[in-house]
Amino acid sequence: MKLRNGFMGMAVLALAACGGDEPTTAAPETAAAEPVETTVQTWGIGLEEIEGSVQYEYGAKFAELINEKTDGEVEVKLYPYGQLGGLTDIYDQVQAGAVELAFGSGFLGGTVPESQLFSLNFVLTDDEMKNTQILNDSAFRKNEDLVESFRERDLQPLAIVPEGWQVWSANKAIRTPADFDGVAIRTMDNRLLRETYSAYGADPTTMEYGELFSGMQLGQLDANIQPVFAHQEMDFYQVQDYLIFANQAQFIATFMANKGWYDGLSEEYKDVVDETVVELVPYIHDVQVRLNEERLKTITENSDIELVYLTSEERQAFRDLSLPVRDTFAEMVGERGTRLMNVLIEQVVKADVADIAALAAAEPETEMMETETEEAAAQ
Ligand code: 6CS
Repeated sequence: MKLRNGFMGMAVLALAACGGDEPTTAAPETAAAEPVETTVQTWGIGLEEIEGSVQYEYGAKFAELINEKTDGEVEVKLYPYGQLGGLTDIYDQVQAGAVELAFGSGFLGGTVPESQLFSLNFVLTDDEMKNTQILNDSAFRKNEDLVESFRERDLQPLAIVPEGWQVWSANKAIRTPADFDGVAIRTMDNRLLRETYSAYGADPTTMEYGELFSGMQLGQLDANIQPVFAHQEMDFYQVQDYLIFANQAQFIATFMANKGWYDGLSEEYKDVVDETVVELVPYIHDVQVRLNEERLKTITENSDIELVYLTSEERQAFRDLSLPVRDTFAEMVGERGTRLMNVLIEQVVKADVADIAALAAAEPETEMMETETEEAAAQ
């Protein structure tokens, strides 16, 4: 399903069909056997993305694992983007319990302001796997401030899902903040992103995901920010001339549940959910890397779009401009959100320090190996 010609997903609130218990009767194996009544539950997941996306792949694997782990007692149904309405409709429905589970990314900032932390630029490391591990380590994923900021809005965060680098597309090459001057760039609807792109010198504009293709085609937008797979799957790349890799941020979604529904799950089911999301951390990392690589290939094979990779000096200019936005985040979310930001920054620093220590520990060995090689070469 493609939504490129405008947002067509008017709320198909087929939610009566979503969730709840459906008693089913298993066929008796022999004439004498009593019919066995089993209760099959259906859990729905509202996706912000269409079929073929990272969220879809996550949902499909989650469905498979949950079904397996509950011996078929739970079936999980996916509602791809458009089926439950627009992005904020999805969040409203999971908050209200009309759908049990959902993803929330940049637009979620209006519902859970603290989630805008995931929109901050230049906070994470340059290593995607390491970022995924930091975000899903229980020190962060189960951090009380994170959990409470969601629970206060009737949501329960379950996993943090990075979907790849956020890549700029534009109708001109962007290498410096000056290049952003006068560029109407679409950001997801959160203040932090608007502040970030204003700091870079651009003109941020908010628009629904499903309206972006026409927005760019009609010239209402000059630029867009998406992971590569989305530039391809929504055909955005067809109406842009440049893809610019600044590695300034990952696209990050939170996989979350309705709070009341989650609290009502048996301890056994809660454990199954937790075990599943932990199992999905390396799985979805591999999927996102593969999808983003494959889709970049498709884009370059099917268009003459130019790829621009910023140098570390060029990135630094944007990084410098992004730092004061951390203060804006702190002002917006108060003490709890600020503590959470500091926890994330601490985890990143810890991971970097561990890397440096590992490198230093490996160095004598490397030196020794080099000496041995030199000695061997001299003989
Ligand atoms: O830009 C957006 O609005 C959307 N982009 C992606 C890749 N996923 C969902 C999000 O809402």
